[in-house]
Amino acid sequence: MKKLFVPIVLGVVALVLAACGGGTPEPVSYDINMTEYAYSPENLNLKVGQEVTLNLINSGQLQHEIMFGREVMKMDNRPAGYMVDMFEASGVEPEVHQEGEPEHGHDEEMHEGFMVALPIDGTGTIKFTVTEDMVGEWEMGCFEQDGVHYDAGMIGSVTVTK
Ligand SMILES: [Cu+2]
Repeated sequence: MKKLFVPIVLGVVALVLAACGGGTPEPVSYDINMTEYAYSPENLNLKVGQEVTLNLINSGQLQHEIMFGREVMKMDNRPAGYMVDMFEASGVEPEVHQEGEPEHGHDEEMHEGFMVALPIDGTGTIKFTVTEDMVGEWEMGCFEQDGVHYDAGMIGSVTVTK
């Protein structure tokens, strides 16, 4: 009887710890492929406290970008970014590294908020830690060519949970 007792207690302790989910969630990393006109994967699920690394690869035939936010902003009736930028709204400044300069920039007015633009074959990395302020549903989108990419469906979703 005594011999059985220790493993059972340890088992219960392990279960309780697992149920409480104490501590920080495991870091997560996604490889996001950008093409015409999509992100793959197109849905990201993130948790508060998680350290996130997004490895971007533009394997398409056009320059692509990525922005994170909600409520699409229009300029001259064209989609031109987000009214609410996910990073600005949560006061988080992601760390960005990229290989390859975008061929053309953008009118700053049209693209307020955080953005990474990659030329053909360009790669980039975005790193940040998810905060409580990010909890909710966000969109990621590309507004290249006066919003043509956005209209063509270059949109993804970011779901942040506690
Ligand atoms: Cu695009």
